[in-house]
Amino acid sequence: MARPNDEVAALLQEYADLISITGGDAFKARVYEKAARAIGGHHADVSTLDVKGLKEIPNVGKSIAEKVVEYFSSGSVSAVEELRAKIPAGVRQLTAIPTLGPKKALVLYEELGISTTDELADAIHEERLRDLKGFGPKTEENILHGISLLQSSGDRVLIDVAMGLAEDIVAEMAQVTGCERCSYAGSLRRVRETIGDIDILVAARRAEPLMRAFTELPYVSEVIAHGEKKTSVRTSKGLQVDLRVVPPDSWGAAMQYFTGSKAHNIRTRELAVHQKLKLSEYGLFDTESGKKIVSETEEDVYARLGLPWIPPTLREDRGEIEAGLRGELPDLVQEKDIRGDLHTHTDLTDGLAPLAEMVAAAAERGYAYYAVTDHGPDMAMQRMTDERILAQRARVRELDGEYGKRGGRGGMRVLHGAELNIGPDGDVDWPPEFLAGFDLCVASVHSHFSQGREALTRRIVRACENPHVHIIGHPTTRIIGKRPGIDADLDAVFAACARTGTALEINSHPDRLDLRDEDILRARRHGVRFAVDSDAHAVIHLANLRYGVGTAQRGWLTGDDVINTWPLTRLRRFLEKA
Ligand code: DGT
Ligand code: CA
Ligand code: CA
Ligand code: ZN
Repeated sequence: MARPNDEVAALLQEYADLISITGGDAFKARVYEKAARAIGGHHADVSTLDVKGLKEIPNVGKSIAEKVVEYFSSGSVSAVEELRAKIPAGVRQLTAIPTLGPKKALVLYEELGISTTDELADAIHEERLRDLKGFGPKTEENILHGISLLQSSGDRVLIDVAMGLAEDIVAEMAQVTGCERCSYAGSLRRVRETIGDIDILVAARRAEPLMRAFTELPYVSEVIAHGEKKTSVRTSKGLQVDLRVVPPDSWGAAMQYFTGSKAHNIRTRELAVHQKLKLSEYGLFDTESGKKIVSETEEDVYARLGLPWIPPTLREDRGEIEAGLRGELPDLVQEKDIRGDLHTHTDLTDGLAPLAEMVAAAAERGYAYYAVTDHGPDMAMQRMTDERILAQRARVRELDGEYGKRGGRGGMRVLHGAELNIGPDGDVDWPPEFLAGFDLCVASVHSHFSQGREALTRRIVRACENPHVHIIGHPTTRIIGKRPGIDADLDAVFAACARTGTALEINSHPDRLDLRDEDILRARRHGVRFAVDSDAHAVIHLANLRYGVGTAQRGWLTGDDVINTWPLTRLRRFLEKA
């Protein structure tokens, strides 16, 4: 279930887009965009707030607050509806292509009468865009790429969307009489970056009451299939959820089977066959006698196959069976191992919460250290200056004094850092003397994504060679389903990180998850260290760390590979880059 905040954020963002398409005031569009982000990141449920409460959210003024109230009381906003009516449906269809902005979409519609993705692809292949002003071969290439991104992302959703809904359903089902156990399985349990459908498993003696309760959940819009063993529904947001009810003594076998992946299950079934056993969702059986051998827990099932319990994040047939048979599975990093977050923002730049709130929330999470890393001056929109960052440093030192003194548990050191911008040549925002004043620096690419492979590679390698750069932030800059990763020679980047003692970030934001699992596996072979960070721009984002940790696990990382599981003294030695 999408949070009401996300719904409103999407609506305001659409409004901003509609304003630009209809040639409205660019400043007004920006105002709505900012409000969309503020509401999306706000900690409190905006559907419970009145105009006064809404206006306390940064970047939300009276007229925006009133639109939000209107939305929750009537289900729509008249100003948005009016603009929607002005836009031909075809243009709106085209703007679903992530690499095509509203202005160009309108030109295509008005000049060439194009109103669907297919028509646009045809027009590009027939070179009909060549005569339009502002549409060069590079634009064509971008659009085609956007179309393929749109088609490949299909109906999959980001992990946080699926996780929120799944946790809600699990909590609901656990309340139903007769439910002995309940959990989600499938790709969600394996923490894949996108989720096709949600798989929920319940152990109960009688399936009927659970199936019925499931179909009666408020956000179910359609029952796709309703059977004895499995019920599938679609939610009002279009996501499919499968519920399977299994007998309590089959729980372990069913969890193993429905967690997958298919590739992993093929391997476990092969192992069973070689031992004259048969593995199904009901248990592990003797092939000849048909007698059930084990089924109650996943541990039992794996043990009988000669394997230790394999963490779900490894179950992709990427070597986990072989490693398990040899007794060499990695001791995977866990969320509880993380001692601090090393990439976070405040409202000094594009974050939403003030420094003191972010720090208090970090302490609440039990961190031993926490780095504040706002953007440097090279991102002009953030209006950073030396004075502003130094004033922040003074505040950070005060907070460090306050929080650091709370000895033992609850004691947290606050570090002052920055997120530097890796410029087109690999330069960063400040000269070495100034950078030396930070406790740590993250450096990331934020623009000039299509410089060409060699230039991009050289650029990031240069940043690694900077003794004041400790972590490369969101290394490929991809946005899942929206923007591909940059075309750099990642092996050269990984080698440079290993050589210079620069960590690679695993950015935990659900639409980034950058590095991704496969790249982590490769980087690890180069001997690189990693930092699993939230890149929080709001208090609620701090909790995204779980997705970064899941991604790190999918990349087979142990605590030792991840610098922010280390005690502060060891982390500080790493930051010396000696
Ligand atoms: P998704 O939903 O596309 O994100 O990915 P999964 O892995 O959740 O796939 P899904 O929902 O089709 O099935 C959940 C698990 O159930 C899957 O990982 C393995 C198991 N499973 C489902 N259908 C089959 C099947 O026909 N054969 C085998 N071996 N396993 C299956
Ligand atoms: Ca699934
Ligand atoms: Ca499924
Ligand atoms: Zn950042």
